[in-house]
Amino acid sequence: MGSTEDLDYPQIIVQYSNGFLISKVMFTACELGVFDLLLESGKPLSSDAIAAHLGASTIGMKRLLDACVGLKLLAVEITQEGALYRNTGISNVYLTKSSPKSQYHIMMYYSNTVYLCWQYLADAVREGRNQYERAFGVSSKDPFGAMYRSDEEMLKFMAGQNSVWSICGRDVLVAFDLSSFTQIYDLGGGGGALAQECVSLYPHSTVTIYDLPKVVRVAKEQFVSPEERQIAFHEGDFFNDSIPEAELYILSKILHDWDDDKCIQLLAKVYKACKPGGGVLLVESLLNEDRSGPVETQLYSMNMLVQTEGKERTAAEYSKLLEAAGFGVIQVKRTGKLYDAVLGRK
Ligand code: ASE
Repeated sequence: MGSTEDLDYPQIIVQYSNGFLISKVMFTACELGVFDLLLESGKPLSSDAIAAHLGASTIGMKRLLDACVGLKLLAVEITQEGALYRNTGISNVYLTKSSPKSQYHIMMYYSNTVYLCWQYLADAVREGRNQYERAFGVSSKDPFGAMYRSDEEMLKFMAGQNSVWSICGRDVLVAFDLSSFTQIYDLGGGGGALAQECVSLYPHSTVTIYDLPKVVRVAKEQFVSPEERQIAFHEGDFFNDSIPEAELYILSKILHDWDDDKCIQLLAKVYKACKPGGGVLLVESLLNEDRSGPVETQLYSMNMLVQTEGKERTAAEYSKLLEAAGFGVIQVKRTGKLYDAVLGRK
């Protein structure tokens, strides 16, 4: 028993203790623009050159770059002129701002917002609720009022959520053949990256992004151009305003923000609005039925505790919510990536 457990040297404890140091090194190198500079430069650069370009100290930058080498986010080569640093393949694709698969914005959200909430994780566990009051001095009664407490925070959240779809969007949208649905509403569609992926995969579909007026305003200003004719907008609050008729409703990372009562209330409203033969697509990170993993989903559920009123759920739990709202023929597809898909039919 426990043959992989080393009780003499607790490798796993050391690794977990250092986890936040790793996150912060990566976030900081992104924030300072290290990966962007090395991409633009097109050639390896010295630590002093990087520090000068980015307006950082030579002492601090050298330390940061060496740590990035240890984390395999940078490569170093020693030449006569000294150490020269360059991006690795993965940092070029995922850590630069301009890459189509950039994860820069979600990392900035993690580093500057999520990170601060996690300072109060023990309080969140003791109290069973989110920690906006402690972290930011704003009321935690209305989580999206708190998350969208300023236009700047709202934009950071929207850009962050958008970046996830560049790596997981395709998988959740091809999990089921959605080609028979032409009229689609993306409820809480935010910055619109999932809607954009959807219309490119299903060229006969139109997707209407339904979101709060201020979210729609920023989506139009920053993320979706009027030339994208297959994408439309509808301003509203899906709990308090009416939901128009459509063939398919996408609820992507919506139910995980809310408790079971709110989820059923929303799904029942969607069921009423839905055309017969239509459906609802839930895009969520699914817990195993025995709740043993995946660990990313367990951690996201902790994040829902500190940031929202919701939690991550198992496929059976989502099925129960869908059934309570009237939906039948429920199908579940795990993608093996961060987000999975559940389809219910009316
Ligand atoms: C939400 C999604 C997120 C609400 C708050 C959130 C994410 C971070 N904060 O619907 C994205 C998922 N990442 C994590 C850590 O949960």
